[in-house]
Amino acid sequence: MRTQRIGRLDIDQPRLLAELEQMSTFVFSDAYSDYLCGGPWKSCMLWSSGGSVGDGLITNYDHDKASAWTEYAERLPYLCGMIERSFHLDHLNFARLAVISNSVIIPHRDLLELGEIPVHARNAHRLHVPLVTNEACYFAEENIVYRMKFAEAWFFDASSIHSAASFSEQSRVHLLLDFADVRDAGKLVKFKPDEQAGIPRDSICSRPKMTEAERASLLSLADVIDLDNFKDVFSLVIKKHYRKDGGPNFIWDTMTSIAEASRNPAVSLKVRELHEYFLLKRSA
Ligand code: YCP
Ligand code: CO
Repeated sequence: MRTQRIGRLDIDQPRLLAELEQMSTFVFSDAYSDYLCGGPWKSCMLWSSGGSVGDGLITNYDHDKASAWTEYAERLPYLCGMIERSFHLDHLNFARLAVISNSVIIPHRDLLELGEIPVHARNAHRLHVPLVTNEACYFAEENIVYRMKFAEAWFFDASSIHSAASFSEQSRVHLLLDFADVRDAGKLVKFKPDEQAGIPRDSICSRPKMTEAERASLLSLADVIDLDNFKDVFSLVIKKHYRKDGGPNFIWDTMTSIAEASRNPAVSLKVRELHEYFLLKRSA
């Protein structure tokens, strides 16, 4: 399913916020934090195989078990009631809370490591619903930067190259739903989805084109980069992508160019390894 906004859930925001205070007592997983430069990716299972909270790594759940609510879901009755009213749970594999602040995500594809999971249990359709967000939170897909607003429901194409950013201290909390493959993804939701092809224009953030001088300044990071500051440089390049339009494949191409110009083989190797891991091939 292409990334698209399919509607807006009717959420009582003060009531939801009051309930989400419960989160301060939850134990969140740091799984997938290696995808980020900056603060970690914190997640917490609300619905999973066998209802187990587990360690947050999708490949580590027992996929033979039917999915069920976890102990955390019981403490969020308003949110979970809303999930039940809005979505068909028959094909729902996982529901998670995903929290980030002050961080950027390395552009990647998801689902690459799920090949061993049986088809009925393999995630194929993802939905995002922002529960707490602000203007400093963004997503990127290919060369489009966009925002998801509070309570909007989005189909999210996790197989395309995507990234996210939070330039804020406030915790951005999203609900993530992962469904198994079904012929008609429209049937996963109980409301009538908006007819949209792709990311709507009013969600897209327009960015000025990157100038040649700005590009040259970024490439001069070749004089600075080493294995100690690798993630700092990566973070800088990713952050720039959210502010300036550097063209298609800007982040990975810029990292490759910086690495080549650094004449440091260890840095070049690292970029190649990460490129393969995040975009091409990943074993569980
Ligand atoms: C995402 N993908 O795109 C997640 C972040 C790793 C997997 C963590 O939001
Ligand atoms: Co992802």
